[in-house]
Amino acid sequence: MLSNRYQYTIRRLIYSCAIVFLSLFSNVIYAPAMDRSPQSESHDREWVVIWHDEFDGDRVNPAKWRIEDAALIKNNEQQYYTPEDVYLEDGHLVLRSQQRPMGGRDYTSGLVETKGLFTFTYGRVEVRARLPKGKGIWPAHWMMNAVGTWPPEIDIMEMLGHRPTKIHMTNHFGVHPRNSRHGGYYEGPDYSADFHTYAIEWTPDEIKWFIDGVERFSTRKYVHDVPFYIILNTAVGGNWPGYPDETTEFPQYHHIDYVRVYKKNVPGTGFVYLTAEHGQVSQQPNEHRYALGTTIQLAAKPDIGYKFSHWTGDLEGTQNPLDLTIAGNVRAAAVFAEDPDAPGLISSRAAVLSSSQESDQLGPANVVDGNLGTRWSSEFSDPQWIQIDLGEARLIEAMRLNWENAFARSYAIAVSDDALTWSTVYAKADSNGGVHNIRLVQSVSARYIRLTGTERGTQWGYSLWEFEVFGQSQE
Ligand SMILES: [Ca+2]
Ligand SMILES: [Ca+2]
Repeated sequence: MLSNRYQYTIRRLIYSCAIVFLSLFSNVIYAPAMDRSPQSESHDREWVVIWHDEFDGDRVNPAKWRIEDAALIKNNEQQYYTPEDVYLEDGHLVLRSQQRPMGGRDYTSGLVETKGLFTFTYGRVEVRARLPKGKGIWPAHWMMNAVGTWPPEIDIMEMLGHRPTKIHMTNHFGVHPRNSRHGGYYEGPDYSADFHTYAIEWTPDEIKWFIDGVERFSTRKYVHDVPFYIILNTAVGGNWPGYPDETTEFPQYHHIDYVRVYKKNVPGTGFVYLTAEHGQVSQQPNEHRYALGTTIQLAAKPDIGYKFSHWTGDLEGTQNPLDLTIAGNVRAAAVFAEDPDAPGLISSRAAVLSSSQESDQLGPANVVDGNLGTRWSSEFSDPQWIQIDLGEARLIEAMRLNWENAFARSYAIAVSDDALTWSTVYAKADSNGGVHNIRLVQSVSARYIRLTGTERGTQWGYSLWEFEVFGQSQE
């Protein structure tokens, strides 16, 4: 699934407020409650399930999947993704593609993803599915970077409906627009005729692709080390598959029997798979695997407005940070609770200035309007700044930055009482964008807060959805 920057802009518009709390920390992994069944028939001892959906029941589980409802702008695709074309039937997730107008498009189809609900780094993903076919039909099982930038992307399976015997497997890497890809394909039976399994095994050194349990492609180039989420969809039309014609039969059905994600069971080691909601758990490296007897420290860090409550799953108690000696595999969650003593938002609708703005629509006031669909974007050069005026001195305790895809690699935040003399209260040199919760070590009294970006993360400018300041009134 080729993508581009604009896709994310559009998609971000439609995400709910939940994204403020859910996503985008480079180390954090989010998931619904712990789940311990089933083992894959063929990997009983080697792999341990950390997440799965068998698609039993009568509706798509909203704790596991987000269902798209949008006319995504990418690849010149022609479908409107609607929840009406996503449903469960006979133990399968069904993604239906129809020829009918909706939202300015001539076709409707289905897309589900685990964004904001489940991400992981390294492991095995296995999808059992029967694919749709026909000219212009483009089924895919793929994964995107939970941090929000593109690339990276891993395409577990892509098939072009006019050639249902050919499965494509691709790794996308690099920095847009100098991104690249390494991929392969396999010619087999008609994959629309019956169910087959499509899988990857992703380790720090290599990504391997499997069809029906047989390795069909692998790469050691640019193996990603960040958390990914899973996407299942059928696109209709587009630059790569071409467009439906008189030979294309509608409706088409993409049946998915299950999705299972595993961590490898390696003798002498244990993996630590942690989830968190309203916070994050620091754990390095991303491999999350340690020799038995190793002691690691887990630190649970709540989002602003929350406090750590307790560990659950294979861990227990309220100790934080927690020293953990590895005695086997650990699947656990950090539970956070709302903090009634948390500082309040004091920057809503404040006056905002910036060094530049990309266009009339992308002005600095967009960072304090509480709307995750509006953003500030600077001109495409370094340095740039954006400055919030609270109107009077306030006691500042924390801030939250919500970066668009065009993030700052390096930036600093300074405060002032007169917008002339500044003192730096926070600096970051290696940011990957996303949402940053910043708690000041010591609260500071100031009227003005200025963020200065000194190195951009992309060739675009600096772009923030929201820049929130938390604290107390100066009584
Ligand atoms: Ca099933
Ligand atoms: Ca905004």
